[in-house]
Amino acid sequence: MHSDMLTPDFETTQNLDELHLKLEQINVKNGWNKPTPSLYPEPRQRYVPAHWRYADARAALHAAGRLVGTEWAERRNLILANPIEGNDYPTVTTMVAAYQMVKSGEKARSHRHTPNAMRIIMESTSPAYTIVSGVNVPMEPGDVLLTPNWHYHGHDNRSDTDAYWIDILDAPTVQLLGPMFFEHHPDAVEKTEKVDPDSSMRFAFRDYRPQLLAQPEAVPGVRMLGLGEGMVETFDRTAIGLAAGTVWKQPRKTASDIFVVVEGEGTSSVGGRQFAWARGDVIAVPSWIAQEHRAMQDAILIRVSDTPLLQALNWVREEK
Ligand code: GTQ
Ligand code: FE2
Repeated sequence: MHSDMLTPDFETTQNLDELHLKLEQINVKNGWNKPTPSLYPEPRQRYVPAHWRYADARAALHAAGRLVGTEWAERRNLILANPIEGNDYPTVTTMVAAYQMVKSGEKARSHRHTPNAMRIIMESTSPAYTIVSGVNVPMEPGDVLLTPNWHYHGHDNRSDTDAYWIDILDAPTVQLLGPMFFEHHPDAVEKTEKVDPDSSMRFAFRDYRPQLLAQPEAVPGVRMLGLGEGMVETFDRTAIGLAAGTVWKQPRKTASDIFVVVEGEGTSSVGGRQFAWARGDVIAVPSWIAQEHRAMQDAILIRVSDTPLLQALNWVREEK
């Protein structure tokens, strides 16, 4: 602790070692001899490319279904923490992905939080809903659902099969910047007024799939369709159609991506790591790591990227 009593006498300092010791007493670090540079010529990435298989996550969640109840667990989810030393949360710097399961006949109580969230549905039969602001929004396989900042949301699986999906949230960004708020709905599970299959929070697979396939090719074998552009400030969602045999290469860029496979099979090379993927798998592409995706069959990927956040700050760049 610095106090006036201990104020060092800088005038009498004879050498650098002595000066550095005195700097500690006034709670400053020298900027000329830092062990790690604060500014560097290009991004330094600590997160690594990673791949999670739906087959593994599904088996784990099925077991959790016997052992973890939504009565006490807010959500029955598996966090896809980037596999680096000491990390237990972010998938990439700004976002976290998780697999979640709600059993047949089960509900997950309503809450709201400042992190923006989305889900990509893998398995679900009717009637199963995410309740968004008091409206039942149907969940069908391949659907993309949004629950933006501070919207109440809960889950209600009234069907006779268990529902599985993938959540993506910008919670790591909220943790970094500080504005985290979370609260439960006063009614535990929010009362609902109606079912709205055409909710603006829903991008139904049965709608976006034909729209995607009707797009002109952006580059040979690659089609792209934005889902709900501008609806979330921090991350965007792009459906990417890859025709069988296509190799789609992307340079290093400042945005980070999380890919979810909604159709088909293929392989990806991310920063030299090879991943063989199938429906329901998740691939993390941290920023400033090159990526290449090969479709073995016609495939559809949902890419969730923090580009809008970087765009707002004028930090979007990619390697030429
Ligand atoms: O379903 O509301 O995976 O709030 C993490 C936090 C899911 C959700 C997650 C959440 C939710
Ligand atoms: Fe939530």
